[in-house]
Parts: sequence; C-alpha cells; structure tokens
Amino acid sequence: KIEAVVFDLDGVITDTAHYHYLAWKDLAEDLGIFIDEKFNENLKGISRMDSLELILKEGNRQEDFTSEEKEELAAKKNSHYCELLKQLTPKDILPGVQELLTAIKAEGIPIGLASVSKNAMTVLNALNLVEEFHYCADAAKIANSKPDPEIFLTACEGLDATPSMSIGIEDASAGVQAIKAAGMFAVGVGESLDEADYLLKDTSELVWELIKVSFANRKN
Ligand code: G16
Ligand code: MG
Repeated sequence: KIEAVVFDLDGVITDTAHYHYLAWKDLAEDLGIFIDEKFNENLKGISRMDSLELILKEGNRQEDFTSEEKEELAAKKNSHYCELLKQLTPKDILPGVQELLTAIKAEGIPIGLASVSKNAMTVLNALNLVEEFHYCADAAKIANSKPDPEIFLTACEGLDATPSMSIGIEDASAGVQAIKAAGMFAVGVGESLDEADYLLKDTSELVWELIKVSFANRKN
C-alpha cells in the first residue's frame, strides 16, 4: 500500500518557478549578468543562496561581493519575488493538481509538501491549498537543498511513511534526484528528467489511477 505522496511546490502545484526566474533575471541584469530560461533550469529546487552563487558564478562575479552583500542581493530578489506572488490566486493551481489531491485524499493517503522555498506557506495560502496537506516540511529547518534527499526524508518522517512505499512528484532534475536518493518512487513532470520512474509531459497528465499502476509495476 502507498504510504504517502509528497509534492514539490514550484513548478508542480503552481508555476511560481516562472516568478523565481523573473526575479532572478532582474537581479542578475542589475549586476551585468544575463540568464535565460535554460540556465534557470539549474536553479529549480536549489535554495535561495545557492541560486545566487550559481548566478554570480555564471557572470564570473563570485569574488566581487562580501557575504553581507550577498545576503542583501538575495533579500532584494526575494522582495521582488514576494511582490510577484501577490498576483497568485487559486486559479493558478496547475491543471490536474486539484483532481490529483482529491483522488489521493479519497483513499486516505497522507499528502506532504517538500519545497525548499521559505515562501512555501505564503504560496499555499494564496492558492487556498493549506488544508490539503497533512505535513509540510519546513524549509528553514533543512540544511541541504535538493538534490540532497533531506527534505523528502523529512516529509516522509512527518507523515510517518516509509520512503520506499512513498511517491514524490517533481519538475526539476535536482528534485527527482532528491526523491531517488530518498529511496522513493519518482514521478517527473517536464523535460530532461530521465532519472524519474514515471515521466509525464505536464501536470495535466497527473492521473492518480495511472500513477498507482506505475508504482505497482516499479522495479525494485
Ligand atoms: C523552490 C524553487 C527554487 C528556489 C527555492 C527557494 O524550491 O524551485 O528555484 O530558489 O525554492 O525559494 P525561496 O527563495 O522562496 O526560499 P522547490 O523545492 O519548491 O522547487
Ligand atoms: Mg519545483
């Protein structure tokens, strides 16, 4: 029996990945660094400070700032991101997600959240989805961002679920790697997620009956 389903937030439940991108792109441009959507793939599932480091590295500017200045840059990106989040409403829940949550809930299977975003609860609130989750791992208490399994293992623990009997859903390569490293079954949504056990093009393909079949037929 499936013991838990753990969701990533950005890019799976709603497209805040795009807002993160816009906010980083703006900050990077102020620093004379240019990033595109392809580069942004590397930032998905990566913590705020680690994302900033990757951007500075891209512009060869890693040594140009003190850690205090880096904190300020990260804070600036975050306030822009929070500004963009104000537009978010339940209409921004991606296709298929509400139906999936309802189907899982109907079977009494615990639902968890594994987002390394410190804004995760703000996002869930704006989408009116807080009640759907039995446990949300607290990003502030996580030492290692994805691809480390820590956040998925924390979510399983919080749901009292065995990782090998649990499913994780991700849109980012680092996230799929984190799910696999946790010993869970990985559902990948999007492109270039070869490590996923079950790969879907977009969230509208997240059909619970089909996910259950692929989990039952898993090899290990
Ligand atoms: C998300 C995003 C990342 C973002 C991180 C930290 O992770 O995918 O791009 O850098 O959260 O977000 P914040 O700056 O809001 O703390 P996840 O795990 O939800 O994909
Ligand atoms: Mg994501």
